Amino acid sequence: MKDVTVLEGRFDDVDGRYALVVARFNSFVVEALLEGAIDTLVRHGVSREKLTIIRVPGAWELPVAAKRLADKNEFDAIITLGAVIRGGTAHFEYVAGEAAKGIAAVQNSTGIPVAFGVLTVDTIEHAIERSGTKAGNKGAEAALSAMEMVSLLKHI
Ligand code: INI
Repeated sequence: MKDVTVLEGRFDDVDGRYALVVARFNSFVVEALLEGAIDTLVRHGVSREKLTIIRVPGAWELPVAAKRLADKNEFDAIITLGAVIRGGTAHFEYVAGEAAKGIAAVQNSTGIPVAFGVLTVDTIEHAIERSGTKAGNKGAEAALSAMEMVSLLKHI
């Protein structure tokens, strides 16, 4: 747009340190999200030495680990990865809701981008579809958002 300043992230400017916080629960799905995230980061030029993987028991524990990492100020972005599947638990709403709220709170309170790569789905089939099969890979999407924000924050 002419005469308008537009600030936005670019994908040729994504160098930075990335922490990937990964839930073990539903690992058959979450490992596919992790693979998608790493592949996306590396194909955009982020070197593997700039990646740190942190494993936690489940999506419930993602926020506390993300908060500790953000407070250390050693990472330019944090990518949280997990899968909460309704069929798997009666307390789906609690786990999914608190994970989402907690992750948002870390981003908002620290100013460090925290990507939400957590599937919240009704069935295992839906989870599989979103972890590298017919509906894309939520981990790869989260990695793209993290890189875009790392680039954007260099310019604001
Ligand atoms: N954790 C998940 O990441 N996904 C789930 O679907 C899930 N279910 O179904 O219960 C889940 N529960 C574990 C939870 O995240 C905590 O690890 C646990 O409650 C201990 O604090």
